[in-house]
Amino acid sequence: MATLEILEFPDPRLRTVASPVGSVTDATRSLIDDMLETMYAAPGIGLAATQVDVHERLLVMDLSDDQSAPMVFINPEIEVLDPELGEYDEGCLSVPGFYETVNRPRRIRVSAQDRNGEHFTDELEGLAAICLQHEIDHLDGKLFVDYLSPLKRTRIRKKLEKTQRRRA
Ligand code: GNR
Ligand code: NI
Repeated sequence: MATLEILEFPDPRLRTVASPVGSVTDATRSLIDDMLETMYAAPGIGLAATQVDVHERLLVMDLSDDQSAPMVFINPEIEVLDPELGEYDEGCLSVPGFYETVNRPRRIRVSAQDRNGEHFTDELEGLAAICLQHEIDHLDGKLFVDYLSPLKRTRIRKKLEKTQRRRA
C-alpha cells in the first residue's frame, strides 16, 4: 500500500471529468486501498480518484471515528430523493484550511459498484449524503469553492497559491 499525493486548488487537473471504470480489476482494488490509506492519513472522510490525479469514476469514504467503515463507490450515479436543501460547513483536502457553507439536497439514492464489481443501491442522508455529493462533484471536475461567491473563491485561490509558492 502507498499514500498518494493530493492535488490542491487551483491545480487544473482537478477540473478533469473522470471516465467510467470499465471493469473492476486487481489494479482497481490496489488503487482503492491506496486511496483509503491516503484518506486515513490526511485525515479525511472521503477521497475521489480525481484528487490523486486518477481520472476514473471511483471514490472512497469512511464516516466512522475509528476507520472501521470504509465505503467504496465505483461508477456512482445519484438521484435526488428530496429536493429540500441542507447546509453544512464543508472542507476539502484539495482546498486545505478553508471551510465554507454549502447547500445540497438532503436525501439521495446512489447506484454504484463495489470493490468486487457488484452493483448495489443505497439511500443516504446526513453527512453521508453531503460527502457523497462532494466526492461525485470531484469526479465531474467540480470543487466546493465553485458554490461560493467569485470574491470568496478568488481570496481562497490567492491564499493557497501563496502557500504553494512558499512550499516550492
Ligand atoms: O474530509 C473531508 N471532510 C468533509 C467535510 C464536509 C464536507 C465534505 C467533506 S469531504 C473532505 C475530504 C475531501 O476533500 N473529499 O473530497
Ligand atoms: Ni474534496
